Amino acid sequence: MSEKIERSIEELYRDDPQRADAEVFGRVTEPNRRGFLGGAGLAAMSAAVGGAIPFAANMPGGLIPAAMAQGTPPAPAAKKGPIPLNFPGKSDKLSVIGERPLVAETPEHLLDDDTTPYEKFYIRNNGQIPEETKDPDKWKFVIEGEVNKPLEITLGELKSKYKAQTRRMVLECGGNGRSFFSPPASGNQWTNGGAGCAEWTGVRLADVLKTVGVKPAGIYTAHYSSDLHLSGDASKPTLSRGVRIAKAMDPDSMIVWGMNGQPLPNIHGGPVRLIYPGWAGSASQKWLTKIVIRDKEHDGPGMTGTSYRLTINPMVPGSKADPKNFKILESMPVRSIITSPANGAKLAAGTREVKLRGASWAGDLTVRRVDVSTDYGMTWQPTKLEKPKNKYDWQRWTAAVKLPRDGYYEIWARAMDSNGRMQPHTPPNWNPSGYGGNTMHRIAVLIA
Ligand SMILES: Nc1nc2c(c(=O)[nH]1)N[C@H]1C(S)=C(S)[C@@H](COP(=O)(O)O)O[C@H]1N2
Ligand SMILES: [Mo]
Repeated sequence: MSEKIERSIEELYRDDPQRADAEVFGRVTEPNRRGFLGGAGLAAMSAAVGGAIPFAANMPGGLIPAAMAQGTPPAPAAKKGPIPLNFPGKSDKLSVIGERPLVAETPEHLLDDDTTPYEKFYIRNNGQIPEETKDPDKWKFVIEGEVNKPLEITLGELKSKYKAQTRRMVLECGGNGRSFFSPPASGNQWTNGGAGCAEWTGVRLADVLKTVGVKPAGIYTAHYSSDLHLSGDASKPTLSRGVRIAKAMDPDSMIVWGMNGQPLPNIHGGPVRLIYPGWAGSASQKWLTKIVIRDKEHDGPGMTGTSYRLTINPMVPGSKADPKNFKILESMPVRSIITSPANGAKLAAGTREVKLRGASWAGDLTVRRVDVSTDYGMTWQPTKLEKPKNKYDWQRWTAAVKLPRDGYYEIWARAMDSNGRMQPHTPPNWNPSGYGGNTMHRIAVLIA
């Protein structure tokens, strides 16, 4: 491969997949198909991925092999490699995808625990990280707006006056999967690692809203917090999103002060944050200071334009967006990830069976099934899918796949939600900020 390709293989695939195939693999046979690839082409591809390719005939054209996709060792393109996170108590295997504000994602194989521990939980900030508060129980927040009795309450009072509950639930950034869009969508380039599943302890937001009495006019929430805007301007909210009142009344929507049995860490919004499971993570305000009940849809930073919004009618990828063609992203789409083995795993020669583990979730819905393929989607086999511990928990799955001989394989996983919607091969419904990118996950495995 030429030096030029080594530098920009992702760009090449993004801009002109057919040419990329021709340059990388020497020869293109039929459009969209690398089938019947033989001689020099197959030899070049095998050399590129590090082994013979038993299912080469099924390899889709124009798709960068998982072995070379960004972040996958040994990736010729990943010269820079992922930037390791350096943050107290966090694994340095998390990769920084934004430095200011600090944003870090969890590689899929680190999401292999039933409950995601603190050190592996992704980080997403929009502004500055506030200093840790000295006396958590004195933290105050307010609920006002379209309510009968506005409330100011400390965390200590909240803990003593309301019934606590603990739920294991997925928190997922609205932009998870954004990096798979082509042309690229703007924002943090998440792969699948903008998600985690923790045990959250707190009270039902609905219980507190019942105390203040939401007026019939109150149809939407607006959330505020203490984190400073990147500019340092204290009059500008960093991020202020809200939800329809029905979601606020969901018994699993919570005001949270505990994570995995510990006080909620500062980086995750401690001492107190909201958790709206199943919905774009941006609704789950960290460092909560105020909830305003509004008589109309909230319009704070993150609520307007194309932020956290999906298209109503499909748009031409890369074209100018018409703001009227957008609706708010609420429930997240179905997704599954392979958490073991890791992408790029090398297994001993002669290995004929590989045990797989993974996770799947589907926003407000549940997962009906997860299937895996070892032959580029020609055949699929079902996995053993666990039940969630409680609503909004992720569903772990396992499978054992047989591989006919040594060589390079890609293992693909796709989930179907309880409404029958399946993860697509490429991200659906391109939108400028890249929401809803729930492409099926694939990993490279080399048996040699
Ligand atoms: N106050 C505040 N809350 C916030 C954010 C923020 O920047 N400030 N980011 C939101 C976004 S976009 C996400 S995905 C989640 C991330 O939570 P985590 O950092 O605990 O993983 O917090 C949400 N709550
Ligand atoms: Mo997010």
